[in-house]
Amino acid sequence: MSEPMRLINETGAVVGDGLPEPEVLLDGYRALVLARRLNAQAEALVRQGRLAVYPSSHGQEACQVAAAAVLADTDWLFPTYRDVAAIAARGVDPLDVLMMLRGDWHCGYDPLATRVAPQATPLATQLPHAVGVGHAARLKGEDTVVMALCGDGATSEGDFHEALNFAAVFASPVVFLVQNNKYAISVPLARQSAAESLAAKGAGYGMPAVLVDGNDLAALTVVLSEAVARARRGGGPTLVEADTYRIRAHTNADDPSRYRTDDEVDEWRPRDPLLRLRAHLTSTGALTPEREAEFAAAAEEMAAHVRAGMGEETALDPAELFAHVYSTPTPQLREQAALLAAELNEVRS
Ligand SMILES: Cc1ncc(C[n+]2csc(CCOP(=O)(O)OP(=O)(O)O)c2C)c(N)n1
Repeated sequence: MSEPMRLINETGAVVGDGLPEPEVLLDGYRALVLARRLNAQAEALVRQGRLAVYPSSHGQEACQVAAAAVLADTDWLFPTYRDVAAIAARGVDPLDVLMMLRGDWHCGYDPLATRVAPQATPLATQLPHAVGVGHAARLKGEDTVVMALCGDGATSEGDFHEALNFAAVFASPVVFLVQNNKYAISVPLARQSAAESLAAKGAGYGMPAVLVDGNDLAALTVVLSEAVARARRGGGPTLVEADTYRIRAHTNADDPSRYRTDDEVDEWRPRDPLLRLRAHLTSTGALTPEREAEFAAAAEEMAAHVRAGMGEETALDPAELFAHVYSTPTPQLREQAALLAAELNEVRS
């Protein structure tokens, strides 16, 4: 596989044809600013003990923003634990998105209303579900497209391969976006796959596959839009590998100095998705200091909203632990629920 598809390079220069319209890029830049601010805010909330855990997408914001931006309201997004910013970019209140990572609920938003599946923590398990939703939509004659996100590590899971195979055979309207951020916790890409690229795995299943610069919002927008359009017109799935990098630790519970050097991280810093789009939009005059200030103010407003919500204690009902496990609870679950209720009554009395 050749070099990743790229339209804007690290200096902000245009290096390819078919750049999205300036307005699209400006909207994209605004979304990047919000996504970066959300990452920073969530990281701070973890340090303050307000959020239990946060897998940051700092450095991967272009993937997050583009994945949401190319979808229609009727489409579906299937995210992982790392895709908080993508869900927020789709329009879900970040406070609702963070509810799971705060440990308050399994999922803080309504998947049916938002058309965003719950964030999947068991790797790749969301992919067969995503294909199922896409397949069902086709059977019903709907033109729904499903965007399914996963990481490089998840491409070694059986679920990844089963999902791709089914989607290709039945021409399911699914776009698989692999954010290749080079690590699965401490496992580097070289220990994950011997394939020439992760995109190359698409060929084995008979679907188009594209390797794209995952820090170039313009390139991602073009590649993902084309994949979504193909899926919508019945052309089947596409595998998109986004070449990016996890700048932060896997989560706050991880110490990356145990398995990678600072020099390696420093090599990726100048490739930052915000820096290059800002450089490009500034050089064309599309991004003025006024617009930049406007975007920064919107990001601060969002961050203040998240801080205020996270500062409030939530009243949780422990009995809800047993809800939504099975439509008809098993005898064991009923027994456990009764035990918990009795213990809580004792504590309260
Ligand atoms: C089925 C399964 N096995 C193992 C884990 C433990 N685990 C959590 S995150 C992770 C690494 C995933 O790496 P990758 O898919 O590249 O995504 P990233 O975290 O880099 O976004 C692992 C092994 C898990 N969540 N699910």
